[in-house]
Amino acid sequence: MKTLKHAIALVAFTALTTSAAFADGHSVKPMIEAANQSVSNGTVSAAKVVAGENGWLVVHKTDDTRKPGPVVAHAPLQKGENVDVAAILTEKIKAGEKLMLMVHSEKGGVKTGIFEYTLGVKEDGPIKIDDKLVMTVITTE
Ligand SMILES: [Cu+2]
Repeated sequence: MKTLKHAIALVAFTALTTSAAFADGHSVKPMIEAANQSVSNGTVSAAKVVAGENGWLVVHKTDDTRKPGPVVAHAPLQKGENVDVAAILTEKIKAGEKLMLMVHSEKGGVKTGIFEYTLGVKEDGPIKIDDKLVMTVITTE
């Protein structure tokens, strides 16, 4: 019985320290969470985006190759957690197409707060964590 109580206390302690580390802002790991969705309203949205700095949610066209194509939407991100981020599409996207939602930086450009990226340029380019893009691919419905 004593052992069981100890085990429970240990689990509770682990849960506590994990959430504390997440909340203190030092271990903010950029990520993006978005579901397959209809874009017939002219917007694409991400349920949650975590950014290490102020930047941009960028929506690329893509396909089964999962290579980022032309940009069709962007929206500002604040450093930290962003919930329900919506970006207005600059062109009509049909159902069944694939879109890549990616976290981009605000660095490298000459203007702050103005989105300067187009495919291939360095301004406001994508961030990389462990040499990987922070992105997710969705299919429109
Ligand atoms: Cu990108």
